Parts: sequence; C-alpha cells; structure tokens
Amino acid sequence: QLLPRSVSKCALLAAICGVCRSLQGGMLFPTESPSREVKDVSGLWRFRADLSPERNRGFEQQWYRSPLAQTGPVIDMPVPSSYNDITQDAKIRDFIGWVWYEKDVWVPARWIQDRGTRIVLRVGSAHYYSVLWVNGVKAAEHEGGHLPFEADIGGVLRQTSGNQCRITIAVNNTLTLETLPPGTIQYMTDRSRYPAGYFVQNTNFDFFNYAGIHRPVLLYTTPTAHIDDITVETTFSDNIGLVSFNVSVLGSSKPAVKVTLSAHDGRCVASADGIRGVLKVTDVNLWWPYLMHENPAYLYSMEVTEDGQTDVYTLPVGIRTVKVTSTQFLINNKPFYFHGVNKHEDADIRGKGFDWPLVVKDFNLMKWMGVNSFRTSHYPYAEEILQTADRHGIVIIDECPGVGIKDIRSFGNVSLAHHLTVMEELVRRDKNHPSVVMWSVANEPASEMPPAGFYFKELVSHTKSLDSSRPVTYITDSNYARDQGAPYVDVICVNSYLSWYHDPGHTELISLQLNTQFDDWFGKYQKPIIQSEYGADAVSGLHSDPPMMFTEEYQTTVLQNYHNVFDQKRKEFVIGELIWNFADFMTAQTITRVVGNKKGILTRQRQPKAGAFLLRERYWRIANETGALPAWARFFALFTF
Ligand code: GCB
Repeated sequence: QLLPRSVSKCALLAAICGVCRSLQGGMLFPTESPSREVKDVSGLWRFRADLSPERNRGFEQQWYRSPLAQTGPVIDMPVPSSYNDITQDAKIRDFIGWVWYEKDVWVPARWIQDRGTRIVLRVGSAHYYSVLWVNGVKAAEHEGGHLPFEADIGGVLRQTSGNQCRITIAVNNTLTLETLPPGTIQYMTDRSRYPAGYFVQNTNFDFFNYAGIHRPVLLYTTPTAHIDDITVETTFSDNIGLVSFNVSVLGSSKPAVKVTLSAHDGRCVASADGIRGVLKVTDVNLWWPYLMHENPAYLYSMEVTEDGQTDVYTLPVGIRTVKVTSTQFLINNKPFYFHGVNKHEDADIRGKGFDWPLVVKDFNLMKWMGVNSFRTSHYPYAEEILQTADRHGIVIIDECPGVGIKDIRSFGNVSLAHHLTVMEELVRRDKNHPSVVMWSVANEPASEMPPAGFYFKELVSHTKSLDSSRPVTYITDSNYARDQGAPYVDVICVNSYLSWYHDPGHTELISLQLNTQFDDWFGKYQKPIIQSEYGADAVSGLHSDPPMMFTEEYQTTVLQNYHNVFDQKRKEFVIGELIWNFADFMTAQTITRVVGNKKGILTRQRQPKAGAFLLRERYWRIANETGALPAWARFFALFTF
C-alpha cells in the first residue's frame, strides 16, 4: 500500500464529475481581527516513519487512535520543515511512503464553550498526500503539496475530550502518473541485484522531492456566520481607481456586508454596502512594481464586516492593471520588463520548510540585485512570500506544480481533472495578490505529444474562466514547430540552455542560436516572449580563464552572451529574462549533479558568485533606463555602476 489508496480514487471521482466543477468555499489567509483569533501550533511535533515493507502498518494498526508514542518509537520533528535533512539517517532522507506527525495542543476553553465560534485547523501545506485526524477522528484528506487545506474541527472537539486536542497528520510523498508533479514507483525484480521488495521513486524534475509539513499549522476561529471568501478585481481610469469586490458569507441567510477601503494614513477613501459592488477611489495611488515608480507597492486596506461587527476580515488591496499586447507586457498601461529570477523553496536543513529569516534574506538579496520579478518555479510558494512580494512590489509569475509531465500516460483525463483542481486551488488562494501578474500552468511538459494540445487548451481556458484579469502561460523548452499548447497561451515563456545542454563549452554559438530561437517563436506566434530560464552551473570558488564549464567565469560568460541578445530583442518583443537560478538547490542524486544543482548565482547559503554581481549591475542599469526609478535609486544606479 505504498500509494495512498485514495489518490487515484479521488482523482477518478473528479474526472467522472467532469472538468468544470469548482471547489467548495474560500481559502482566506487566517488573520486576527476583532472577531477572529489565530493560534500557531507549529513547533515541535512527534514523528514516526512507517518503515513496514508495505508502508501501511500505521493504517492497519490505526496509529491515529492513540498517542503515537504508544505505537512505537517517535522522534522530534520541527514543523514547518521537510523531514528529510533533519536526522542523520539516510533512510529518513530518502524515505518514500507514509510518515506520521502528532501534536497535543490546548484549545482555549472559550472557543469550545461558545457554540457561535467556528474552530478551524489549517495546514499551510504538506507534501504530498495528507490525512488529518483530531482526537482520533478523521477531519480532512488532501491531495497535493504546496497548497493549504483545512477542516472545521469544532464539532469533533465538542464531542470528544474538550480543551485538549491531539492532532495527527499522516503524509505520503509517493508520486504517481496522476499526481502533480507526476512520478512512478519502480519495483526492482532482479533478485541477483536487489533484495525482495526493493523499489525506487522515479521523477522527471530537477529538485529534491522534499516531504513533510512544509508550512505553518494554525488553529483559528471565525463566528459561525462568517466571511468565507472575498474576490477583488481592480482597474483605473485617469485618477479614479475602481475595486470590484465579491464577498461570500456562510452561515447567514441574509448577510449584511459593509466594505470600506482605507489609505495608508487610515483615511477611509471609499465604502459600500452589500456582498458585491465597486469602490471608487479618487486620486488613486496605484500599485507599482519595485524600481518602476517613486512610491511602489502601495496597498490599501479593505475591511469587510458582516452584520455590524459579527465578523471582520481585512484584506490588503493593490490597485493595478495587467495587459498583454503582441509585443509588450503592460502594468498600469506602461511597458514592464521582467528582470528577475527563478527560485526554489529550498535551504539547508529545513529543505522546503517555511522559514521567515530565509524569506526576508531572499527579498533583501533580490532588492539588492535590482530584481523586479520572480517565478515560483515549480510550484506555488507560501502565502507569506506572496504577501511580502505585495508589500515590496516584486512581480510574480505564479506557477502550479505541473512539472515533469513527460509520460504520455500523464495526459489522460484523471491527470487533467486533478490539474484543473490544482489550478482552482491556486487561483482561489492567490487571486487577490497584486504581485501575481500571470499564471503558469506547467513547466516543460512534453507539449509536442498529440494529447498536449487538448490538455493545454482545457487548462488555459479553465484558468481564464477562473480569473480573466491575468494572462496565462506555460513554460516550454520544446521545438517551436512541434508545440501543441502555445496557441492557447498569452505569453510565450521559453527555457533554453545554449552552450550547456546543447553544444556544451561553445559559448560562441549563443548569439546565433538565441537569435534564431527568438525569431522562430515570434515569427510563428506573434506573442511576447520571456526567456523564462537560462544559465549554467558554477561551483562557487571554481575558476578558469579561458572559461571552462562549471567555473564562475563560464557562468558569467554564458550570461553575458545571452544578455547581448536580450538587449537587441527587448527593443522588439522580448519582455523579460529570468535567470536559472537565484540560488543553488538540492536535487536527487545523479551523475550530473554535484550535491545539487549549481546554476545559482548565489550559493545555497545565499553568498554571491561572480554572476550575481554581473546581474546586479545589469538589472540596475535596465531599471535606470526606464527613467521611472525613484530619485534615490537613480542616484544609486548612476554612481554605483
Ligand atoms: C530546466 C528545468 C529546471 C532545471 C533546469 C536545469 O529546464 O525547468 O527545473 O533545474 O532546467 O538546471 O537543468
């Protein structure tokens, strides 16, 4: 029972129900307010990997029924964190199957006593498949890492023990042909080489399949009659900003909703009554990207109240527009050039576990380098990261976990139905972030295969039906002539590794080949193009002149050759460049990776290689050319470089 039985069952049900169902309920980020409390129950949890041959002993023996320590040996496990790099045990690092987490928490008595209080348990994300119990009673099941899930646990708590609450979460990292990302389990049957029952997990993506509870676990309350979801869309005309809102209220038959929008200084600039409407903001302060305006990242505060003050939820709102022409990407009707990075959620020890020091350090590094954008390669990042981007004006291409879709069997209806569900979960979670300007539905799928056309048509059109205000793309590395999905996307995003995977060592070919790449794509589709990945591995501290592969000099030479072409093509239809990668990151062990992927311009510990200084100079120069830099930054750019 390596594979969670319910994975394929759920996906199958979704497929049978058809591709156009939508998710129940909203997924507002838990915040405190006069009517809501939040209690973070992250920290140290008890942990046990199910090492039984079938990985199914935990279910057979019902480990959720009693304290985990009574079932066998448990160890400390921090949450949030991947479990893989926490111990000294390679069996835990490379574990495939079910692991069990458990924590006892106290729930405030008043939450339990007040029947008008909803008590919700929310897991920011757990990779990959999760089952959640409270006091031994099953409360939720969720497929997919990188996105939150939650359960109303008030009923269970009131029926069971009262204030003490034992939370058990079983998490399975097994990937199948129908999961996102896909993978396969391969049993090795040659008894002369492998012991009985030996298996490996195969994947088609280039990052370590970190697992565990990756984001905070929160308990929070709302009144029973509560604001369940809010959707805002923004636009403007002259100096008037327009914010259309749609509020969904649950638990009340006649919701009385009031919405007010306040400026930075607390001044109310617009208000309205009702669950939907449009707020008009005169002398609007638009949300501008970092380095594009004197006063970037302006956020209004939208307070939604239900029935007087019964429930109150406050949402930051940035007013901005996004449009695409055949050659440009426009933010607030002005051309925007993506000078940015691709990232990973990845760090020493914690793996993909959310970590504020790392988030703040990464934003400081991005701003230091003059980065105005990043792509959440290859999965949705923590909401706290998106909120930080909103506040700093860093633009985001928001990618779903559709990476490594290479096997033709992963283009079937079950996979498609799950992929659509993931897009629904992603849009539901991230739709209100001004920083998010585009959805990416996949990375380097085998888009030349015949089923890919139908698959991507469905994906792109469904994503547009969920959110018509943002362009949609997927990232391609395939030959343009054979691409089946490109006709459906708004922006062509191309990954290429000239002089690395093709013609290794021959940087002199980059100029010719990159020009051909751009001209071919634009010639065929007349859509703006982002170079969504390019780069070369460099082992920090390794040098050679003339440059050789894997040295810092080679990495900078590759970058310079690409940049020369970008500088020509950005006058035409190239609208952005995203280096692969912001930092070195961990991968599976293979003969092509030396303790991970070294294409970072920073080391995994966030120390700059030569490429970081090169990029920094370039990005500040580009920002300065736009003429929209704030005075301090223009001064800085002129005198620093
Ligand atoms: C790619 C992938 C990325 C890899 C990168 C590489 O095209 O999108 O996930 O890490 O190439 O370094 O090979």
